[in-house]
Amino acid sequence: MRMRGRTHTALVLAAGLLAAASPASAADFDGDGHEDLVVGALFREVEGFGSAGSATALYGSEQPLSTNRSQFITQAAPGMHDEPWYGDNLGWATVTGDFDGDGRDDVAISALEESIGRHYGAGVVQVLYGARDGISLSRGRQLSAATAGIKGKPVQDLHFGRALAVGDFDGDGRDDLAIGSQRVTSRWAGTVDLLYGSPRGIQMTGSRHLTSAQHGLSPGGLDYFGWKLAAGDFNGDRRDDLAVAAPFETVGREGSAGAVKIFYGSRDGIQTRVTQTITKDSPGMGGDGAVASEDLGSAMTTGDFNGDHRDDLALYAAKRGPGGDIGEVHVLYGSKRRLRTRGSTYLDAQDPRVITDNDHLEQVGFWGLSLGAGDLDANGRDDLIVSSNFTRFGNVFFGSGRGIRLSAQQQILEDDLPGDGAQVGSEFGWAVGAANLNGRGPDELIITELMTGREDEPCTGDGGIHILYPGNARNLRGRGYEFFTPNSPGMAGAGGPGCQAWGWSLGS
Ligand SMILES: [Ca+2]
Ligand SMILES: [Ca+2]
Ligand SMILES: [Ca+2]
Ligand SMILES: [Ca+2]
Repeated sequence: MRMRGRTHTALVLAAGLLAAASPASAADFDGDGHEDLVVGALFREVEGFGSAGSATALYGSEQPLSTNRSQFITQAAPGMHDEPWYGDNLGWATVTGDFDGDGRDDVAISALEESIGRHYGAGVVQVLYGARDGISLSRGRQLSAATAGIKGKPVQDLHFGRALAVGDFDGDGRDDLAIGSQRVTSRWAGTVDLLYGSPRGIQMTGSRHLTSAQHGLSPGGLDYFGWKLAAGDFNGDRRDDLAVAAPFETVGREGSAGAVKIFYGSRDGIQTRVTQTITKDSPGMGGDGAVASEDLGSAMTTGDFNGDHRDDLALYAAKRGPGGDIGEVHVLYGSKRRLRTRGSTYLDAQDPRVITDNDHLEQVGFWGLSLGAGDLDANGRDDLIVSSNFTRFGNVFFGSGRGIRLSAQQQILEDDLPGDGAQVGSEFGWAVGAANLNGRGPDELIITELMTGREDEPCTGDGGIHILYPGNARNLRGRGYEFFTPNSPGMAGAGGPGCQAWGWSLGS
């Protein structure tokens, strides 16, 4: 996991524990020391092709974030080696990392429904590299199951790139890319391809192919191994480790209870000899044990919540209630050997200490299906951002020496944020994250929504991003607030038709 924020990095440096491999910033495409953002717009029309999808890069500076230098990224860019088409859905998943180790972060963006030949929905991942002026739209590579060196073949609805994660799994100072795919029509139900960074960028040498059949709990079952991925250095050995969710895994007799498999990094990259399986039956996990249809791991994030220089893992489970999915989050802490399930923190959306506002308790659903991490109070410990893509609020839990605690949290209510002033059914909190956009102090909190628009025009939803600049005393808006839509003045690509889902994915 790349350290977030300069303050955090400085603290870690002072402790002499900075992983040699960790770049100093989370997503700095031009290498100027200010973090940048990339926002995916899944349904953006491009050159007349509906839902071709796009992404927008926004560049941090000493000033508040602006649309200056913003970039509109579509498959029409020469570095994509492709062209926009109906329903390609570029922007499904967006991750950032320094794959070629030149000190500028690079970006990987999946186009989930891209066809390869007659294989509809085979999916591709577009990799573009950072340069002095920002993301280079002329230098890039397209990856798919048809790429030489990647095992398997393109098939219909493979959805190569359904999940993406970045980590330095071999600790060579260059970030590596993990790509999840699905395939439900064969014996395996999901795969993960691991591709390593090199001075020339993502390479095929040494690539690995993990399958549910080899590494799942119940081989042959429809477990959707690789549905979600998250990377972090859970054991603090300076090599990132990989969490692979199989949310539809059967645990005991409980169908779709969900499991998460942890693979540890090594000098040779991700190793598969010693792995770890986490389910709700693991010792120390909160809640009621493995329960059918709870889909553990259908959202995950990593951060160092207790500041011990080992990354920790937050996991969502659906927690079914009479009215549907309610949501819960488990936080597991890293240790010298591996992630610990004992001593984990349990956050239950129905706990009145979690959702303290009764008006919002009624709306709770899918709480935790959006997760993010960043150091929002600059105390050297990451904070956990929990949202739903269903309700109109989220929570920030502040990290401490004892990890995440129920007593140190704040709710974020959409109604309290200025936004565009006319929000309806907005899918507030669809994606959440943090980045040190102005290069100082705490990280900024970033919250996307999909459906900014007017009530009488339900499908004017352009999407938008809220940026909160935390101040002292954990005042999340203490140093300011901004709101952008794809049509904000000066935004590259402004003027497209509505229903873009700008904010579907967030790379920071
Ligand atoms: Ca780079
Ligand atoms: Ca590497
Ligand atoms: Ca490790
Ligand atoms: Ca930790």
